[in-house]
Amino acid sequence: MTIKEVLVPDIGSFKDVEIIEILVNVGDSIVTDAALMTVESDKAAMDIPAPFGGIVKELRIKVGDKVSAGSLVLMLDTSSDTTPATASPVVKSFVPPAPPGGGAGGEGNSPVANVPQPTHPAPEVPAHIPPRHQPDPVAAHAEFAAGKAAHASPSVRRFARELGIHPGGADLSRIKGSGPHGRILKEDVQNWIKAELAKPTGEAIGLGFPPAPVIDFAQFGDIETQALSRIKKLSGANLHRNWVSAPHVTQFDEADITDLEDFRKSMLDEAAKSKPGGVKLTLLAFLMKAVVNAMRTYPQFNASLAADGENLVLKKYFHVGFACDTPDGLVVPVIRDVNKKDVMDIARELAELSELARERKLKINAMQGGCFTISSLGGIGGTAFTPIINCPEVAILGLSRASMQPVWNKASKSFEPRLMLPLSLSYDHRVIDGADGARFTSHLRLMLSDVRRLLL
Ligand code: CAO
Repeated sequence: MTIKEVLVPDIGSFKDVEIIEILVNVGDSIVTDAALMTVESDKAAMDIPAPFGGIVKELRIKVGDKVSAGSLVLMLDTSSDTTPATASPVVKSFVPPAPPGGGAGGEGNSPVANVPQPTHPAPEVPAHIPPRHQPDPVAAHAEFAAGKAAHASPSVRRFARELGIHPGGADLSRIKGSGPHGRILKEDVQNWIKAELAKPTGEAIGLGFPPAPVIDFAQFGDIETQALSRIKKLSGANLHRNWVSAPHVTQFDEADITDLEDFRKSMLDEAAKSKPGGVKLTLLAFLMKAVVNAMRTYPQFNASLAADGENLVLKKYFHVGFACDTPDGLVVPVIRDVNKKDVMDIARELAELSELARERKLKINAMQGGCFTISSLGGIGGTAFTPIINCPEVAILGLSRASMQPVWNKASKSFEPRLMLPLSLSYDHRVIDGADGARFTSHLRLMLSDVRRLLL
C-alpha cells in the first residue's frame, strides 16, 4: 500500500478559504482531476482537483475548515490508482488549455478572466515527455458546439440545476468553462445566467423587451454605489426568471386563528421547557402542518412541471421551505418530511435552520428538495403581498400580520373580535386552476380555524 498526502495546490491569491462542500468520502476510488472539495472566498468558489488517483483512506478536512495552498486534504492509497495513462500525474494537467483562436476554455473567451484558477506548481517535465492530458482544443470546442456532455463537477452541476439549468442538457453545454480543461466553474454558471438576463432585448426569455435605459443618476444628486451581496445576485437572477417564466396568480384569503393563537400561547411555557434545550413554539410551525395537510388533499400543489413540458411530476414526500431574511439577503431553508414531524420538532428545526442561515452556515443540501415554500412577513407587518413562486415548485404561501377584526357571527347575529391571519397564495396557473387555488386557501382556513383538525 502506498499512502500519499494530498495537499491543496497553489490556488493563486486564495488564502484561508472556506471549504463549503466535500465531494469525496473515505473508501471512494478517485481518478486524477476528480473534484475533491469546493472552496469559496468572498469573490469566487472553485473545486480542488485530485493530483493523482487512488482510494481515499482518510479525510483531514471538514466543511467549514479554512485552507490555503499546502493544507493537508486527505490521505490517498495510490497503489490501486487506475487512472489511465493519459491522466497520469503530470501536473501540467492542471494548467488550463490555451486553445488557439479563443476556443473553449481560451482566456479571451472566458466569462471570468480574473477568477484565480487552480494551478499546480509547474513540474520539471523532461523534454522528451510530451505534455499529456491536454484536451485537443478543437475537439473541446466541437463538444460545446454539438451540445455534448459538459465538463463540470457534481457540485457545479447541482448548482446549475438549482438555477434551472439542466445538467447534461443543451443549456449546461452552452456555458464555456474557464477552469482547467475547460471545466465549468460555479462562476461560469453565475456569469452565464447574468449575461442571459442582461441581454437587452429579453432574448433569454424571448420577450423582446426594449433595452432598459442606462441612466446616470449622479446628474440628479448625490449617489453611492454598493455591491450586491452574492446571495442577492443569485436570488435576484432566480426571482427574475421565476417571475417571468411562471404565470402567477395570487389568491388572497383570511384565516381565523383566534383559537390557534390561544392554544399556541398556552403551550409556550411547556415548549420552552421541553427537551432538549426548549423551543419557541411559533405560528409558522403550525402553518407548515396545515400546508402539508392541504397539499395531501390537493396533490397538484406538491408537483413540478417535467422538463419536457408534457408531464406533471407528483411528489410523494413533503419537504417545505421557508423564506428566511438574513443580513446578506433571502435564503430558503427546507424542512424535510414535515408530514412525519410534530409541531414541536418543526418549531425546533425552524429555529435551528434560521440561525444557521443568519450565520451563513447553511449547507447547500439544506436548501434543496423543497416542494412548497412559505414566506412569513407576519412578524414584520403588512396586510397582503404577492410572493414569487420558488420554481420548480408550483405554489408559495405568503403570511402577513394577523390582526383583530370584527367578524360577523351568524348564529349570535353580532360582530365578534377574531384574530384574522391574511394569506396570499401565489400559484403557477399552468399547473393549478383558479378554483383549486381558492379551494386550497379555503382548506387552510378550515385547518387553522380548528387546530384539532391538524391531528387528523
Ligand atoms: N401575525 C402577527 N404576528 C406574527 C405573525 C403573524 N402572521 N407571525 C409572527 N408573528 C410574531 C410572533 O408572534 C412573534 O412575536 P413575539 O416576539 O412577541 O413572540 C414575532 O412576530 C416573531 O415571530 P417568530 O419568532 O414566530 O418568527 P416568524 O415565524 O415570524 O419568522 C422567519 C421566522 C424565519 C420566517 C423570519 O425571521 C423571516 O425571516 N421572515 C422574513 C421572510 C421574508 O423575507 N419573506 C419575504 C420573501 S419574498 O421577498
